[in-house]
Amino acid sequence: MAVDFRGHPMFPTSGFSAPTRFEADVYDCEVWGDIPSDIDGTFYRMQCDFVYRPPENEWPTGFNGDGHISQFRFRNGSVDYKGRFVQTDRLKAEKAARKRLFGVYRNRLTDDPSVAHLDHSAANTHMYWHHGKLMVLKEDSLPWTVDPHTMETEGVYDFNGQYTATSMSAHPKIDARTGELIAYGYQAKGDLSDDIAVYSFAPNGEKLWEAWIKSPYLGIIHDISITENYVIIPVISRTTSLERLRTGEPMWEWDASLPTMLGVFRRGGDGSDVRWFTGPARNTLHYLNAWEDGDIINMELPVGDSERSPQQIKRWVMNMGSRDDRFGEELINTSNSPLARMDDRYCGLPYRYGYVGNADPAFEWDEEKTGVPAGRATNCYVRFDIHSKETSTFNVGPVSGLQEVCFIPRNDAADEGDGYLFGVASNYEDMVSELVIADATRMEEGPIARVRLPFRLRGGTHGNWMPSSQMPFTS
Ligand code: V55
Ligand code: FE
Repeated sequence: MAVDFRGHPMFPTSGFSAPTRFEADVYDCEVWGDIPSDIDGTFYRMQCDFVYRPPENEWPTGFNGDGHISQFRFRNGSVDYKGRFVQTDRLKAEKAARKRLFGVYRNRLTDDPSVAHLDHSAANTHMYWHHGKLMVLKEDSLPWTVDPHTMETEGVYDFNGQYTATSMSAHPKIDARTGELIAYGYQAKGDLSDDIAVYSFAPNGEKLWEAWIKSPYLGIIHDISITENYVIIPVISRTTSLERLRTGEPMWEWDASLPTMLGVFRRGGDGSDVRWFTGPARNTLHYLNAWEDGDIINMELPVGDSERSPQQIKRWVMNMGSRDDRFGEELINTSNSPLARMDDRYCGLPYRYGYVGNADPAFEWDEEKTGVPAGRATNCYVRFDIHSKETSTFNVGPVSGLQEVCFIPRNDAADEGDGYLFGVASNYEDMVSELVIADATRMEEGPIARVRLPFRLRGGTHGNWMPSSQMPFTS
């Protein structure tokens, strides 16, 4: 039977949420505005797409879609685009069968028995470049690698046997001072195991240390933070169980009775010194940054008080010099978005600026042209100073909705915050996707350039910038 998505609760038949199922090359993209020539490198950005129709009870987030990468290559004010699916074992098997074989999100009980022996990565969440490998990540599986230039899929990657955990999350950290990759996996001895594994890899890919700790309960661990001396592992009140998988419920369930638990241990050890700070149930997945101030560990993040409350930027405070194992919480910025980014050269260090999306009703919005109610779309990126709390705001205009923001330094020697903001936007008037660029030091002036794709992308998961100084072009 041919592919037909009609009637599936997750997919409208048109618009930015419909599957694209589409690979493309656009040489010398159309650009409205001017791209400064100091933007030299490649922006990679992922989306979950759907080649085959998932079961009707699929987790409606779409986080079980097939990984699809957009590569935007910048040089001398021009951009070339390549869009490619990651050719995972899973996608190859489904293409060969011409139908969906894998079941619902991270539930092997719902997979076709013919794929039980296959690697099950959907490779759909984030990409990191380290020791010459471009890793495509999904938190329930090992990394896959792709050729950073041709985008051809290479295969499963376990750091040449050094990574023995069964999964690696899509949010490892790179310490820009040391060049270390701090990677981790949870459910790290197989589905539903309560093991967390953390690894450090040197810039040449050699393992420096690994630590194993036990999770206090089976909460999602989508992201972590690091400081100069510590790793921080937040376990939040969104849990799972074999019972849930057996009944075919979505894997993750919000449980407000569970505390938020932050596991802190020293980098370079084996994890046996882990100390758990506790606080009330909190809804969060992504962490902006953490840094040390004497005995105090500060961590900034978008976080909501419950499953339904807005996520705003707060600071969690852990006092390593006190016996009090509760963490504190302070409000930094009221923008409402689950995603915030920073100048990644300051990962784990004292820093000043965060960047976050916001749906700001103060700016003009065209309901007629977009068909989207005012106040619904992310129409702004906000820069906030984590110390003074001062803000700057970039507005994308009345017909576009922004996805995750990414900060690009102007050059390797630029000061913190001196650079550009990149984000893919859905232009609802023209029904095409654009890569929008702002100058991060002049955000109020609006977009300096829009890379106009002649088609639409879906909502994205995450993107990362690889300057050509770190990942040289081969042609
Ligand atoms: C998230 C995304 C995922 C996932 C779990 O952004 C959480 C949150 C794209 O896959 O599997
Ligand atoms: Fe994420």
